[in-house]
Amino acid sequence: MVKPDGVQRGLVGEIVSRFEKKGLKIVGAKLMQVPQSLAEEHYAEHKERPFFKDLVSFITSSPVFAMVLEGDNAISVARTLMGKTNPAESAPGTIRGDYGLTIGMNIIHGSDSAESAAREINLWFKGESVSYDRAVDAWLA
Ligand code: DAT
Ligand code: MG
Repeated sequence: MVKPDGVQRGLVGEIVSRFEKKGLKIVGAKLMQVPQSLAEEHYAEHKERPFFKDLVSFITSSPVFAMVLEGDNAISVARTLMGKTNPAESAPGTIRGDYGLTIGMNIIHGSDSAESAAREINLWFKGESVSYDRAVDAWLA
């Protein structure tokens, strides 16, 4: 998910392009204003952290661009493309490393495990993702 800072800074196309060029398949995508309740549910694992309130207010401050991406090792591949959580420590060449400056506005969210991906897809895209074949898939795996 491209966070509000990424959308405001015009980085949606660049970020989608990086995932597409890597070979991941877009099976869901939408621009949306995140309701408070969805933001709190999404970040429930961080409920007790001191930054939780700021995180929820940031993610609801302006629209996000949410996606479902599919492919071999999609979760770890996407996390590698994203870079470390803190952009100050993310390697150049990664999305956060190239475009982020502070941990409070780190451009992008990505599921960190199969379990969190299943939970988040159900939360954000219940029944909305699209199943289809691409001719190029035979050249990717
Ligand atoms: P990630 O987004 O890489 O999965 P996370 O799940 O640990 O990282 O944290 C969720 C978001 O919370 C993260 O993208 C930015 C914010 N965050 C994490 N640690 C923080 C901290 N120490 N101070 C402020 N914001 C933080
Ligand atoms: Mg996380």
